Amino acid sequence: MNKNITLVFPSFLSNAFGSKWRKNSSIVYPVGLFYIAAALERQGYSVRVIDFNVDKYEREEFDEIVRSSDMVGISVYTRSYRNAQGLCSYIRKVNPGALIIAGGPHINLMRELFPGTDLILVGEGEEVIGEVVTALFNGDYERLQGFPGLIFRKNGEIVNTGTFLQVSNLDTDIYPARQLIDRSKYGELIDINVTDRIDSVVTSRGCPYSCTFCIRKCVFSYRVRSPEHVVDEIEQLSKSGTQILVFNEDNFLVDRERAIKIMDGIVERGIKVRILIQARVDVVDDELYSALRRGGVFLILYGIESANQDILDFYDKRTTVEQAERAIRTAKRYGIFTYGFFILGAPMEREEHIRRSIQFVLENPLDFIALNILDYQYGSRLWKQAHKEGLVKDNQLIVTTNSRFGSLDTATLEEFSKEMYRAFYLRPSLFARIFAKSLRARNFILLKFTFKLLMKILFNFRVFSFISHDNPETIECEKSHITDAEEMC
Ligand code: B12
Ligand code: SF4
Repeated sequence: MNKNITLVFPSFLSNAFGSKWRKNSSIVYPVGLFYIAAALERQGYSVRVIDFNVDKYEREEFDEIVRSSDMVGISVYTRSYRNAQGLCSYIRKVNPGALIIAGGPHINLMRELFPGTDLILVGEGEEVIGEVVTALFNGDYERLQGFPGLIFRKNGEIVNTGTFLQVSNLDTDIYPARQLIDRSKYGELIDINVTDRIDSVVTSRGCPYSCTFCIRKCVFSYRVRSPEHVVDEIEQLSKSGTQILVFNEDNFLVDRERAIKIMDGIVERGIKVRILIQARVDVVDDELYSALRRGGVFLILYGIESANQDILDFYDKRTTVEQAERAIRTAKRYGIFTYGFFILGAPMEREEHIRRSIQFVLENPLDFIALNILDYQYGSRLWKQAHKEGLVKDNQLIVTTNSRFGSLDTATLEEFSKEMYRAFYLRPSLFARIFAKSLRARNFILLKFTFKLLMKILFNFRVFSFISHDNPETIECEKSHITDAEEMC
């Protein structure tokens, strides 16, 4: 076949080359793109993956790669929309003969031919991408029309094959093309290197919930891999030296029994690996948390969002403040570290709400926190409502809340966010507790991370601006994108 394909993960910062390039530290590689790479390699293509968040290129070097590529595939997030679009036109200029395709979280919502591309794939691509790409290279449009979830150009006309692609049986033999990954470029949290022996595993896909600010429910249904299939992959990774595993999914604990079986499987096979999961606060009990602890879970990222019930209800979070407290305290009892994620800026949010959230993070034994200012994201229920009310324009894909949406403007929210960070992190007792807990757990990776974080806080007063969100802006595209968002959610 002898065709070269370059897959690109655009930067979330800017499309700059050489000395203007800025690293955007990443805890883990974009595993979805490496699933695509694996499927393309299996089809016989020669594949290279570039992640502009961590890969620095001189312009000439990148041009050379583009010139030698028969196809470039781009993964698009809504936040990287503009950079992805810029890349498409740049690639077209450098190599007008190369085909350009796109997929990824934003494409899965937008369902329109992305500007500058020849084909987009809506949904999960690894099962069909090999055949799709071969058909595209061969100009076999009849074949392409047989796949759902594709939009492409055929003799100047746009063909949309409808719906989207969703892998129904996740227990397959396609695994991310990890041989292509340089792990030394990953394993960074808040610009601090944690480890370079980090990997990620996707044990489930989709999310059964439908929080109003989020887009997950809009596309995929919730599906899982069997515990044995997951443990096989983890065993393989552990044998190859993985120290930390990130479960790249929305919520590992949706199916409690399955989570326990995975943990038991890890213990039975004597696998020693430290695991980071994301979870909701509403699935908590001793049996589960004890299993998590035994299986190696050392850090849980909780979407707590707020310590105010009216705000949680507004987000349709379907959790309570008490559940959040219980989750944090239970995790602490089992020696598991906790990272609480909060959103500031719900329309009804007033200073007293934020004060309550500040009090919450001080009174509960959370180990780390991250704060975001509310975004109205294309595809979410909140975006849809705001669009109906005329607060968001058709072409605005992300709008950070401001005084038009609620009582607090963006600048005030940013000030509160810094205040909350300071109140939380500038406590010697917090660091003393994390150090003691890390030592007890013999978790030297976390000990090193916390030490570096402490040094950063002590010697760099700007720390709270980079720990913080980088979202106060609007992401716009050229034309209206109200399309399928209506039917999807
Ligand atoms: C783990 C994760 C992270 C990790 C790692 C990110 C990474 N590099 O992979 C971290 C914590 C770093 C992260 C950060 C962010 N994330 Co994140 N993240 C996730 C999460 C939970 C899992 C991603 C994943 O691996 N999925 C599993 C794989 C198999 O699916 P996939 O990536 O979608 O890939 C499949 C398809 O999309 C398609 N595909 C993908 N790329 C391509 C390319 C081509 C050419 C083709 C044909 C197909 C194709 O095929 C793939 C295989 O089936 C998702 C939610 C989710 N469950 O997907 C959110 C999610 C992707 N993240 C999101 C966001 C917004 C962010 C941030 C921008 C948040 C922020 N404000 O800072 C940052 C930016 C990242 C950065 N580097 O700065 C949003 C994206 C929303 C959107 N509309 O774009 C999601 C959907 C979360 C959400 N609920 O809204 N994230
Ligand atoms: S915020 Fe979390 S629980 Fe809510 S819909 Fe999104 S992924 Fe699911």
